[in-house]
Amino acid sequence: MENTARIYGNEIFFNFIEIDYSEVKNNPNLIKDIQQEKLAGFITKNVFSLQEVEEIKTALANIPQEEKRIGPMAELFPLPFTSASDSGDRLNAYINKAAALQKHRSAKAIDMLLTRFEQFFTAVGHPFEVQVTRLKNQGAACAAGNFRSFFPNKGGFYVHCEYFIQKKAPFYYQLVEPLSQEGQLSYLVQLQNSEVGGELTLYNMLWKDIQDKEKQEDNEYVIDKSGKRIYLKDMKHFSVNAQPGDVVVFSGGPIWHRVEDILGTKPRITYGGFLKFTADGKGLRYWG
Ligand SMILES: O=C(O)CCC(=O)C(=O)O
Repeated sequence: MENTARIYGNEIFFNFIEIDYSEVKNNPNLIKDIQQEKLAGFITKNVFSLQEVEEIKTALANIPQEEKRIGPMAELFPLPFTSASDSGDRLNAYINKAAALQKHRSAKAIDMLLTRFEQFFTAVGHPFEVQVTRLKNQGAACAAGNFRSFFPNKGGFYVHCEYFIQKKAPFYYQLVEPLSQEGQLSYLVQLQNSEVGGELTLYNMLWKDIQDKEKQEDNEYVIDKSGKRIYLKDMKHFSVNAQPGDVVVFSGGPIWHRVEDILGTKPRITYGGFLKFTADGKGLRYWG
């Protein structure tokens, strides 16, 4: 495949395509194509205009700091699903905060963001019935996604795939309605690029061959099934560099990936989450 301004590297070894938002109505099966491994991912350009991106960032800035989780590397809102655990306090905190994004729907730009994603996933998620994931017992909806503002000069996001994260955060998956074991996609809208770095790198490394790391935050090597260290610098990779207003959807479950170090002065801001199929195979669910 050819390099483009957004998808580039020595070799684009996965089928990763670019389309414009105006073309999604002609491409209703893109998510099914990922499920069937015909496609690794796609960037949809111009899902949000630059004006809308600015409005969403302003709405995010208006959410009180005390509602956000400020970590050493990033600021997150609302709490990500990986924070759910069976220790009572953290579980209650997660359940309470799952509704926090919905509460801010009173801000016009947050409502526009959530509505656009409902329309987008329905458009590219044919023939699935698309909804935000619901908690099993309480029946409440999870957060549809979360905002992630990665601070400059604090690193990026270490190499991982979502099946690896799933293994480290098993509790969430028991908490929600039954979802299929197979298949997990990642999604995000780019709201602000860093000045330098911050690209998403996809490696030619799949969960079927590589399922471990010595330490979760390692960013130089992973461990294959025979116990051998696999150094990232030796592996084929390519970059996905989304621009503000673009939506990226990819097979983040099995494909190992990372976000490159964020350099310069500006944070890298995205809003995103994950998608999975329901256990009966009819539905598509997303959450953050
Ligand atoms: O922010 C990104 O580009 C990707 C984030 C990520 O690693 C994921 O959604 O799985």
